[in-house]
Amino acid sequence: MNQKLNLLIIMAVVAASMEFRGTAAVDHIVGDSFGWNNPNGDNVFYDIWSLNQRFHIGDVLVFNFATGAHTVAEVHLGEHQACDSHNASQLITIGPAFVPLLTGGDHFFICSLADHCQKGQSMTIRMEEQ
Ligand SMILES: *[C@@H]1O[C@H](CO)[C@@H](O)[C@H](O)[C@H]1NC(C)=O
Ligand SMILES: [Cu+2]
Repeated sequence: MNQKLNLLIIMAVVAASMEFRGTAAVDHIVGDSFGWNNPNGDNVFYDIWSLNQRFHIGDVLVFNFATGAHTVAEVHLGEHQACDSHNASQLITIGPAFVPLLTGGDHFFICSLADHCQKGQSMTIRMEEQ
């Protein structure tokens, strides 16, 4: 776990220091001041936040949450609609979490705890065309 976390932090630092097409990579504070929390039934909260951002490879998602209160699970298409974290490609349990966006296409994140995903703690990130 710690090794995985260290690797993530190193990746985040590397990604944050990279530059693309002359513009510096951007840190995106997920949910702005609300952070990464349970929106309690507002199922479009994170998708509206996401639609108002422009994501490029090398950008970093900053998930602000209290360790133990939430998790960040990166899942695949369909799994996010099903709120299924069993096949997550990464599961981060320690907050805050810095997640670099290293590939194009769509990325899906959910919280794996309780019914938080069903209550709207679920997000699609659509990368800009490179
Ligand atoms: C499960 O994870 C693997 C590897 O990350 C992925 O290729 C596969 O599509 C996933 N399964 C589903 C049902 O999304
Ligand atoms: Cu949660």
